Amino acid sequence: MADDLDMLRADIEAAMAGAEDLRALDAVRVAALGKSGQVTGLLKGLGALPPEERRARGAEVNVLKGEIERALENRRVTLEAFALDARLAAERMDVSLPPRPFAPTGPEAGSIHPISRTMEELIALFGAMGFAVAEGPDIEGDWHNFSALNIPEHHPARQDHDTFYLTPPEGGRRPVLRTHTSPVQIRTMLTQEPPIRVIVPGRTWRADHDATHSPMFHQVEGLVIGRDIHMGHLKGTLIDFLRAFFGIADLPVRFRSSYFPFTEPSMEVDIGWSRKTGELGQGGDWLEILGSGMVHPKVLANCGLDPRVWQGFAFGMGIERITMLNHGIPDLRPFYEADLRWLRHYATSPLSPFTLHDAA
Ligand code: 2NM
Repeated sequence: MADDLDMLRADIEAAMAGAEDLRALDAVRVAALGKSGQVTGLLKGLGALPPEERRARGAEVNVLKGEIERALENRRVTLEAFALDARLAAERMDVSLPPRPFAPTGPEAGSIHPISRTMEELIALFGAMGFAVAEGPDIEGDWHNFSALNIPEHHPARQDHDTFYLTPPEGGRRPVLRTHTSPVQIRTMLTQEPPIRVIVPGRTWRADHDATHSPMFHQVEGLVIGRDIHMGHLKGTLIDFLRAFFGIADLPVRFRSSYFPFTEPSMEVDIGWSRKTGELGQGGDWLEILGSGMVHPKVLANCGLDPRVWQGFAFGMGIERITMLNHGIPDLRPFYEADLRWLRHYATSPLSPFTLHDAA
């Protein structure tokens, strides 16, 4: 190959080797093969040569062009690998590092409210037993909140002084702030094919305000519907739940016959504790903790389920109450007061995991 082409090739190869990133390499490409590049210039100049020189020279220039194209491609691959290595090195993080410490005293620190925390625990615990979570509106109709649940027209729960009624629309029925989460179980039965296994955590409202009652509070209710669900399932589920939630493997649990309009039979559930020390699990006294029962045939029928085919159980409890018992919180009112000192004491870090004690 002609000496001038060898020199040009050496120059271009040196420029390529000196190009330390893709942008510099592209400048080398443009200088060699671009519209007014050196090699392009040689190809354009071929026409001016006498025909006998043109063929040999043309072949040589084209060989050079091919060599440069291959060399550019090799260098590009190398530089891209460099660039990736550099990025990986710069963006490396140590995933084994512990998270930044939770700082409940710092003004910037967030934490989980004990009510939310209990809801998360309930969802995890019942989730481990195969329950899904259902939700529904806070503003309900009379039918979903009362009638469908077999609560008669003149039941005290419907009285104005127990229930928040809203102004009815012109000619319409008066809306009500749901007094329990049961209307969500009604909605679930109306819209989902059994078998059903749900819990319903949420806000509820009653016109009641003193040291142990708040006009807004939280409940969790549960519903299981199937062809052959019986009271054994109710008892097993609630005993397992209570022992797991309170973290006491041998927590005494007692079922005591009771009455609710929406279940038959109905049972209140007590756990063992000491009235004197407040300690759960021993002491020989009983503390009422939740209500439960087999869903009333009329309630099933109200939701379009044939009670000769489907049956099931339901239960309900207050979230504030079980939270107070679990953490030894003595007073209901600070739950809603956004008192930072109280929150710093009872709220939990979003980073702290909870243990599922023996969830079935
Ligand atoms: C409770 C106690 C007993 C209950 C019943 C139903 C429904 F919709 F299935 F009929 N939902 N919730 C129920 C039963 C709630 O709370 C103390």
